[in-house]
Amino acid sequence: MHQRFLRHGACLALAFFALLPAFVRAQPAQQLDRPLTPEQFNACVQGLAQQTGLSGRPLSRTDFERFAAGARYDDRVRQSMLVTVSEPTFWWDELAATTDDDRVQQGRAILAREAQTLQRIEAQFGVPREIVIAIYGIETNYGPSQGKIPVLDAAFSLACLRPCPETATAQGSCMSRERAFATVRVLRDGRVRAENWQGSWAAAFGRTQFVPDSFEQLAVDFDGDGFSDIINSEPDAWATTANHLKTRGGWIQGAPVYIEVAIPPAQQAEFNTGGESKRYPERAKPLSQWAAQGWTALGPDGQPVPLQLPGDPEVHPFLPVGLPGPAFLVTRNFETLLRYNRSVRYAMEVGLLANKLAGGRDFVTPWPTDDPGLTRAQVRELQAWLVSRGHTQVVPDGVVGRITRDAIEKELAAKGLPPARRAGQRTMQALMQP
Ligand SMILES: [Ca+2]
Repeated sequence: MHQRFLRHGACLALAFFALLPAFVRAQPAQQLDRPLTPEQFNACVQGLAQQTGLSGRPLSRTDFERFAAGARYDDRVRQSMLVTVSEPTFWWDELAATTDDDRVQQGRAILAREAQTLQRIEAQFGVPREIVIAIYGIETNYGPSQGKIPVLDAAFSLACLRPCPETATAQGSCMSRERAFATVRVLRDGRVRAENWQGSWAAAFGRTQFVPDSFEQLAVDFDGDGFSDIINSEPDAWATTANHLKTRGGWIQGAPVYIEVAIPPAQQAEFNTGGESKRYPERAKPLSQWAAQGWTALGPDGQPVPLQLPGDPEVHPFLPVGLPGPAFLVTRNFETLLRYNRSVRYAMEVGLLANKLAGGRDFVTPWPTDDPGLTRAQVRELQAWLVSRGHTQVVPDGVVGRITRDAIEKELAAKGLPPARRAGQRTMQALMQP
């Protein structure tokens, strides 16, 4: 499974909420309330050394110990896990930043510049180039934000912060342990250069952020130099991503990720989620059957458009924030994106950005907020203003993290405005008014 990391230039906050592996989410935050001591970490690594027989692929204890000797505990892993479970975030903030005009323009430039390579990848794997480039843009901001934590340290810290249950006795059965083992195997096999191998807190690395276990299984050498290098080679990273979507998810050619729909008024009560994000995979049925029930797609100006697609694929409803708010029928390609990264918000971001890269537009139905989200350029402007107000710890990087949220909260209080830890278009204006 692929996981997202935290140091993306553009979508730090998004990663916090959306992309947690289930084993992070399932644990109460208080278990992470202090760093591991060196003694705890060493004991954990020794424990792992005794379990190499549980590695999903062959790994000797000798090889494990040779590389484990270089692993250090990195407390940024724990801190990222903590943030992940604590701070609520909003769809309209994250999609506004993730699919802003800058990212669309940059993605289109790559699509134009690399048309031939992307055409070959599309032909071989059957995944649209816009989807691959959207993932590239969201994961690492088209390359530069690949993460700054040594992958070996991240994998071992994760394994020790989230030890496996004693019942996980099958080979490869526990994700955090298997990630540490896979990291060692990748080093042992010389599949990455050991020096300066860096990635996310979850040990995802490269231009499209693969964890070592997925990399081992799915890496592609597409530029033909005999080495799958998802860190330095765009063709290798893109083909590896397309291979994941094809092999793990079974990408359906020609089907969109989502269709924005109007739900017939008489059926709306059924989809009142009370503001929660909810999807209904158990109600999947052919598109034509939803059409027969009166569901329609929404055209660019909100007008009803008949629901129909070649092949009449099975789809199911997805309501990111309930009603009122945008409503969708999603295809199996949406679920394929969830295998890449199990966050529904991630899947929608990729779908929307890909759609915009292909010349499409934003959702027609407005989000239920009077304070829509900011682009990254606007976030940087707000952050620069916060710095000028004395919040010198704020870094104007376009990423809304804890420090920026703290500063927003304080400035809102100072101006007597309603308390919040975010700012949209309206709040930004109110704050920055002289
Ligand atoms: Ca290569």
